[in-house]
Amino acid sequence: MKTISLVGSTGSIGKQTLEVCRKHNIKVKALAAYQNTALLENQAREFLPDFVCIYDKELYSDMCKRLSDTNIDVVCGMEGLCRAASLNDIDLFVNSVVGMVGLLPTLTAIEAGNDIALANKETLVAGGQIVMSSAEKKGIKIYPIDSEHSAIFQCLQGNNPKQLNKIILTASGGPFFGKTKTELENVTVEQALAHPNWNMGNKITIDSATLMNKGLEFIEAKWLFNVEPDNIEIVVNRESVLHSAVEFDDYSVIAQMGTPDMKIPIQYALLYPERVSCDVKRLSITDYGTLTFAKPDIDTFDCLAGCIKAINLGGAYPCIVNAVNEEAVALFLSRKISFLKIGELVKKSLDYFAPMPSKSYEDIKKAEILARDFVHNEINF
Ligand code: MN3
Repeated sequence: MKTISLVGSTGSIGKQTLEVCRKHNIKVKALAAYQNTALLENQAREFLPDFVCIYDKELYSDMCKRLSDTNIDVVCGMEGLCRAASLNDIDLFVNSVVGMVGLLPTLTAIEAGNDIALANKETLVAGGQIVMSSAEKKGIKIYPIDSEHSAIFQCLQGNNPKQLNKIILTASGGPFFGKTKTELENVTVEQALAHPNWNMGNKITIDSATLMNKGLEFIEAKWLFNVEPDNIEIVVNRESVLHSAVEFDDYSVIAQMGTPDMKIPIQYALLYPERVSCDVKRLSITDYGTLTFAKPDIDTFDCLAGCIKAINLGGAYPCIVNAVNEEAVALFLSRKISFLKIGELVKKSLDYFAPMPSKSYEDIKKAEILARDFVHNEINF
């Protein structure tokens, strides 16, 4: 029987991870959530972990009360996330928190010698260099849970990674595919939250609408698969059926397909290398008839252009654009800035900041704080 610990358990990926655990009898030793105490309580009563972590310290006493009739310990804050990451009797640490808050738990899991199933893309965007080098040193495996990166990982199975010539990273194009900047001026929060193919949390849904998500995945792919940015091509597949592809040195292209459902990549990461029945709709290619492919519009979608520029500039720039975006998305969701302002801020931050290093966690933390301050100064709070 496999044993995991899971942080971000009440989010979209977290809930689906627990569906996979339920189906395949995977033991869960720790659960962590940001603020959803009610759902965390239900999950704890069903999966009976050793402890739960409620990240928001204000909710700690509420969480303790909820579980006071059980033997389940309650912890809180970053310390709690890192405790879940460093458990010594788990097979896999599943990191599905949203945002840069996921970086320290990832590094902690690596230090503790735990393999990682990674749904927290900001971990690699902000800390790609230190995460990959410390994982290599410790011999830690990182299984991607993002659908595109899982696809790439699956396409590489049985092949020599040194003969990987190019990655074809697919994108759905989001709800605003084909739109001009003028048409995007008055986009509302509700419009941006209506994604055509994928059902996801708020932050990633906005990132999909701005194409920031694809930019973050571009950076994530560079680190996970050790390819140069020039060898990653972004292709829009409107149907979200072809989840990414790889080209080898002989120009053979291998792709992975399936219905757009995160349970496939989650289950593959949790049960790797097993391929067993998964509770998803099966793909019928003839139901689609045609699959369409197009180039992304990097002139309209500033966030995507910003991420590509950031990874080419290197250093702390990817961390900066990520932190700027996190702040900007929060401001957009609370209706304080416009949709297009998110991309403007991301782009502007690249010109504003001089190069900074990203060789240690402290370097990254420093760049992150400066980037968040930059947004608030720009918006004049
Ligand atoms: Mn994805």
